[in-house]
Amino acid sequence: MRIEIVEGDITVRPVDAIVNAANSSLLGGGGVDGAIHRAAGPELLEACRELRATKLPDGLAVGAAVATPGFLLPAKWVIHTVGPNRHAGQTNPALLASCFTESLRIADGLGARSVAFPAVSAGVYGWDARKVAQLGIEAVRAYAGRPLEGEKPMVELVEFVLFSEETAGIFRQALEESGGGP
Ligand code: AR6
Repeated sequence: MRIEIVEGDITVRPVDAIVNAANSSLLGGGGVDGAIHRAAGPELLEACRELRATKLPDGLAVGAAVATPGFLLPAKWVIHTVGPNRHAGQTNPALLASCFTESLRIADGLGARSVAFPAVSAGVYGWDARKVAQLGIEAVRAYAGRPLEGEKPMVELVEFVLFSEETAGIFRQALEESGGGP
């Protein structure tokens, strides 16, 4: 599994699946969530409403993930995950690691070969981008070693797509510190 750091807008990435840093309601918000809903078009919100009305009446739990189509996006799927909110006292790093692992599990189940992650929880939810970078990269590497039931993962490329040069630099450094290239 290759890991790449990209500076830019996740909504334009030509990958099979992009991950959304959503909230438990799945009904939209600001930040990357707002950008993804704007770019995917209103059908994305309809699909999220449908999930709430069927599989997820209580919303999506922190650390869990669920997929919808990508509609107008270049990506075929959006995988929605909910990061822990530091401002609400959610400081357990295992919850953040779970966002990455569960998203990859869903991506593998869909047969996605390339997945793009934003810096989940590093915006409104108040986590330090360094911590998100370390945990995210570590979780991806760990997943690459033990995917679905002894099979090789379908996912071959994981991108971390960061909106600012500063955050991209933080992720590049974390990738180097974690052992360089994959
Ligand atoms: N592409 C890539 N990264 C982006 C983009 C984009 N288009 N837009 C923002 N970012 P945040 P969270 C970066 O706040 O902390 C929402 O309202 C941003 O600079 O989007 O998990 C949800 O509905 C930051 O580095 O997500 C939730 O209520 C990173 O994405 C809540 O915010 C994550 O910032 C989730 O908060």
